[in-house]
Amino acid sequence: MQNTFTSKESFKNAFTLKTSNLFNKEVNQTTVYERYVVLATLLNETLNENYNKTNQYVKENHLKKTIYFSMEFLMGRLITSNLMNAGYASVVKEAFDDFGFNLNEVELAETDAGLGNGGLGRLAACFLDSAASLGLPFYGNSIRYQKGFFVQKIENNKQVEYPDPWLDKEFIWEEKREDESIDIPYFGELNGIQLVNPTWVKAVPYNVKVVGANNNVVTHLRLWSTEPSKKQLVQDEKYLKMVSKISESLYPDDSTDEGKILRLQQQYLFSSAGIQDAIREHKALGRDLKDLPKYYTFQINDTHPTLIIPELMRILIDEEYMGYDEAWSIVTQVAAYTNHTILAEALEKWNIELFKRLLPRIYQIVEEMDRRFRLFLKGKNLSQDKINHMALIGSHDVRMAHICIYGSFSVNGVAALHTNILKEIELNDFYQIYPEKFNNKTNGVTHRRWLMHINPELVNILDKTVKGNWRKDLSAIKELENFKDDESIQKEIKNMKLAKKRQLIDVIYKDTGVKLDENAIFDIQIKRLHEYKRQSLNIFHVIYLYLRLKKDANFRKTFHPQNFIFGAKAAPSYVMAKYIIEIINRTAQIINNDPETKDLLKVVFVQNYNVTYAEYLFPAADLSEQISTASKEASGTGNMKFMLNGAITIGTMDGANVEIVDYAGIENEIIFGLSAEEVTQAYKANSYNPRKIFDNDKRIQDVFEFIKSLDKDEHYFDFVFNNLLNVDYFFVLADFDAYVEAQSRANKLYQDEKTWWRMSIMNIANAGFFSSDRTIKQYNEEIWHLDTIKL
Ligand code: 26Q
Repeated sequence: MQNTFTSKESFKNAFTLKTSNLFNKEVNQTTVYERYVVLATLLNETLNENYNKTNQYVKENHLKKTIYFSMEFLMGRLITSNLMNAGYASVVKEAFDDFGFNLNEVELAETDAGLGNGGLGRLAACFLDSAASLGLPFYGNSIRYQKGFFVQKIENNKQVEYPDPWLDKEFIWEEKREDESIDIPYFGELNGIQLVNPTWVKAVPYNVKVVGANNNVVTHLRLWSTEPSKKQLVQDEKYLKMVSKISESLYPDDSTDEGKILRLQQQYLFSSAGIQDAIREHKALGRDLKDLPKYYTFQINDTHPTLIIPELMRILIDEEYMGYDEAWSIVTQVAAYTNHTILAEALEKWNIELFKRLLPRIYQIVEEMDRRFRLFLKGKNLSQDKINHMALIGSHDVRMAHICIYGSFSVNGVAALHTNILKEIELNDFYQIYPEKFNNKTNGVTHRRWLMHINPELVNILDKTVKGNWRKDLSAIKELENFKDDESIQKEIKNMKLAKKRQLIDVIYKDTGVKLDENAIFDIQIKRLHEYKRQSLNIFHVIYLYLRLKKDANFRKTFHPQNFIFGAKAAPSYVMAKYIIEIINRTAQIINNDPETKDLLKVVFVQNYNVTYAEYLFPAADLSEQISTASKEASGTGNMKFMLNGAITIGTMDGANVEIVDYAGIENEIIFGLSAEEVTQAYKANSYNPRKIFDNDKRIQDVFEFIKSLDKDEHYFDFVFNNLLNVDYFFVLADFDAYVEAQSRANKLYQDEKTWWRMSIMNIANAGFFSSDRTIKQYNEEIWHLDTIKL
């Protein structure tokens, strides 16, 4: 078959023609961005054929689909992974070499699609890649936010947020499907069960192609945008503004009722549109609604899409005239829920009045679900207290997680420890009633992006050492273990790190003006800023180190230079998180400019940490900071990306760190701190006294004095001190001593090269389990049961 990308020559011809058509220019007159547009357009057009074939195959064979409902899809740039997965990377590279163009530079011209803010959103993106690569009919469903997650700048040591108008430049991978729009009702009044006078908003879908690796499969992510609906007769300014707000931005400020309504509108938008879309397709293919569970699983990614449960009930009862019991039986066979959160205060709740006002009929259905659930619990002889505690509706709030557990056939955690905590502690009441629903699916990351794309240097080493097809099945990477003591391979790994450090040094220099030392240990903590993730502990240790290096000449002699790199966005209204960012940046200013220590210690806070930045950071790391308060990090996925690129984890026994230790061996990680059990115990016994630790530790006192001295007002950071001294809910002071010891171990280990690079190799070799291909296979075998697309 002849297509654009079959040979270098055909590609060059097509490229020349497309350049002329789009820009009326000669190839060598184009800007880098125009080259990007031409390349992406050609690729997108070429993918159409396989996209249509995939759709046709799924349709003709009536394959079951999984629809992955997620508020976030943190896709990053798509050009490189699409080229790579389609198998066209080398043809394009050769052609670009002929043109004298830099392919890498052209790839960088794409804007980073930041439709998410953290782990949950990036996991969704990894799942799309893995599922398509395994040939599974798996489709994403979310919102086409006009603005991505905010762009962060550091100004005057503080985080400042700017909008991310990512759609201002054309997004080449999407295709609008106007004809498949769906009208969504909000507000209105009830007449019995009938909703009258609702405000209608049109949900318009855009499909973003998702390319499987070397299997000709092309699926999609469906993103819903909002437009005025024809059903809405009065379209005043207020209405038009409301319509555009719904798909404007991710996690709008919800400190006001208006903001809260907007968030719930968003949740209903993609939940309702996604469900109606599936039902429309199901019926168009001539299938019986009773058979919905044979053809679909709706995976609920955290509680944001909970409304698919009552929404499906509404459609089955009101529009398809089913009885409640029959409808409920269908719902509880199609819905499956993934929990990503342990923090009880993060479990989503909605005020009853607000919920009722925006979604009257849906609320009525939830009330009926609640009534029946309470009866059911009563039948299990539970106390009224317990029933109230577990109910779907509390005295003020609708509890989204409870609806999910009640309405789903599967409830999964995202790492072994996390699932155990859900079963034994957080959701134990539900586990007692529904033990069969609970299961674990340890997260993973796509090795196509997080190894093959970002670390060609390591790929070269693997191709020399590993005979198995690790690209297809990452578990084959285990063979690298045979080389753990091979000095020449150790040296190659060390050189790979050096190359990646040099690339990162350039990026960071351009970004922050700080020049890092390539011989230093690269110690990196990159993740959302949250108290439980304890960036505070990290910076406190850095300050301790700095003070010690300044006064202890012997220590200076034994210390290997270390670069501490932070990347993190704080939620705009999260006061404590913003103080911590400021402490890190102010500390960096002082340390980086102190002639006494500047060859030993550097601190940088990179601006606007996102997927693109991550692609430089992960491969350059020696030390992966995973220092959350044990029991709080559901899984972590950054820890896996670091491991796969040869970094050693300095971390607590939390989330997937526990499994990283299981696979790589505890001797190959640097583990410290309180265990999850100890933390849980301390909460129960109310036995923790941070002030006592402070009073007995001169090091912590000195660190606090240093922070006080950062501002001329010594009370400037009192908010932070008061919290840590009186509450310290996340045990920062409790783990300080153990962390200092762990850091000292790390610094010494790094100087023992044979041991260090052996540890590094052991991490890479044992990262096979953490491919999201493995995760998706487990979801499929145990929850979805999808057949593969064979093209
Ligand atoms: C809650 C209430 C109201 C509004 C928003 C939210 C909200 C928003 C985002 C709650 C949670 C999130 C995001 C959570 C998240 O990213 N969790 C991470 O998921 C990863 C993938 O499973 C895990 O690896 C991380 O451990 C977990 O923190």
